[in-house]
Amino acid sequence: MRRTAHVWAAVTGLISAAAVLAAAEIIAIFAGAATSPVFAVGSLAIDLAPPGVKSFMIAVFGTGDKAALLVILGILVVALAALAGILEYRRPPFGLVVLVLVSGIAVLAVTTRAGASGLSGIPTVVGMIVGVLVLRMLARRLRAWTASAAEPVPLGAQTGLDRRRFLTAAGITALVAAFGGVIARAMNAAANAVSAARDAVVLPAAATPAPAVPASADLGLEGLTPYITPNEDFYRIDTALQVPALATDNWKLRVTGLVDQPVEIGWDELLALPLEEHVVTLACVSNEVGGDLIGNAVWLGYPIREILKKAAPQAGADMVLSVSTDGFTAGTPLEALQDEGRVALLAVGMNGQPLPVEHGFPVRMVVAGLYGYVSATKWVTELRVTRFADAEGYWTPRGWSALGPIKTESRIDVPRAGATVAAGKVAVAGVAWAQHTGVSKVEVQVDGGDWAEARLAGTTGVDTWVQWVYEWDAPAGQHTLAVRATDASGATQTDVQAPPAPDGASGWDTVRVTVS
Ligand SMILES: Nc1nc2c(c(=O)[nH]1)N[C@H]1C(S)=C(S)[C@@H](COP(=O)(O)O)O[C@H]1N2
Ligand SMILES: [Mo]
Repeated sequence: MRRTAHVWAAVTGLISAAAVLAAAEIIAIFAGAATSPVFAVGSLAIDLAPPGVKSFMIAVFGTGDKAALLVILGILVVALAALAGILEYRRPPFGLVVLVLVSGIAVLAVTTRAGASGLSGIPTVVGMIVGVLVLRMLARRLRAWTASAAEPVPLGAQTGLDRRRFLTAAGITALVAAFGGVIARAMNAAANAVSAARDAVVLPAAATPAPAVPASADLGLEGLTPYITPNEDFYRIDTALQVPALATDNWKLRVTGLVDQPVEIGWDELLALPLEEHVVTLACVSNEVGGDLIGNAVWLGYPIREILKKAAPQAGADMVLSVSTDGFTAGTPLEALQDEGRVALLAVGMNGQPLPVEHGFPVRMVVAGLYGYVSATKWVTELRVTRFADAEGYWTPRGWSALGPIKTESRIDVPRAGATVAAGKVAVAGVAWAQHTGVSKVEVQVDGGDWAEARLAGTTGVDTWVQWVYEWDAPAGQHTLAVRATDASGATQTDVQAPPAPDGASGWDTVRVTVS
């Protein structure tokens, strides 16, 4: 009955191949859907196929040539997997060698795709390791079974401990690989579809452009945070394990709740409205004093105030609960969103591009002067007009304040904490912010002495941070530098230290440096 054993050996190869793909797909959910090996291998085959093969495929299969290619590749992979299973059963470790070689081709395929990096291969490498472990384990159990049965057994005959152990292991790995792989593949396909939808977006020009960023906004000092934060460097905070995949054609925003006129607006309608551009510094309530959960961008969007006007909120309403597709909610004072003098956008663009998927594509909120957790809902699809007495944003029952105005703060970027600098003129510099009010003054203190005023760089307005620099005549020794900001209303940043919870950290940013 060697035949039966060989059939099972081929099956162990197929299960191992499924495990490779499933593990790679699952890791690709986190590493980025584009790192999944399935289509990368197909694309590599298309790129490498000689022209004759390509035209043959098109002649035979027409527009189905790509599907046909995937089927052919699939058959090839199944055959190689079965071969690996049989080899590992009869001549270990040659089955593992085949598995590693085939997976190695897949690694090559993902890492050589356009826009790929060496790290793109990680999901497939993890998949390969999982596959090797699965194949080795199953082949061992199969050998144990066939060895213990004096006569290797036909399918469905004779029970025995070794047989049961093999079948259980094979069954469980097959199920886990199938379920995990299918679900992960579907998630990665959705993510790929969204990045394609984002690539297809052409944003309209702003009817009201942002003021040009003055050259004076960037002091151009080494180590100082740039005035505008590039999208790829922008901090990211959300509760989404996987970034929501929300396409533009099925995006719509509903304004519901305590309104006279419920409103519904689609993507095309939103883009057709006169959009405005504003430079706003977004900040996270979890930012520690001196921390970097803050960033400044040019946002393109439509004023939420105008959408609320159409909906006509009813008397008694005092909160807008914005709802994301991922279940996140933020409670924003209705007043702040209706205020003619406050920037509050339904944003579609960030620094001249469609919102990056992880920053809320296709639409998010941006409200000047309020921490993100009470205002900056990403992937937003509903504005529910309600009352603070009746509703709570996501973080409020989790110990954070219902209201989250941003606290005036300042940060020292250079010199870095613990740095050693040469005695003489030292530029002490950083950023300070008091969104919606503006920063009027930044002061630096050395070793607890008198406060000296720093020079402020330019800005586009009160909603952004401002760079500052203080020319320090640094004497040799150990020194402690502190910074504080004063807002345009004359209020100076408190020295009272508070942790981020429940409503934002406070205190002075302090760095110790050595002057030699
Ligand atoms: N859907 C959704 N939107 C969200 C969040 C979230 O968890 N889910 N986090 C909020 C918080 S706490 C902050 S600070 C900002 C961060 O926006 P960013 O990731 O674009 O910097 O998004 C806000 N919007
Ligand atoms: Mo946040």
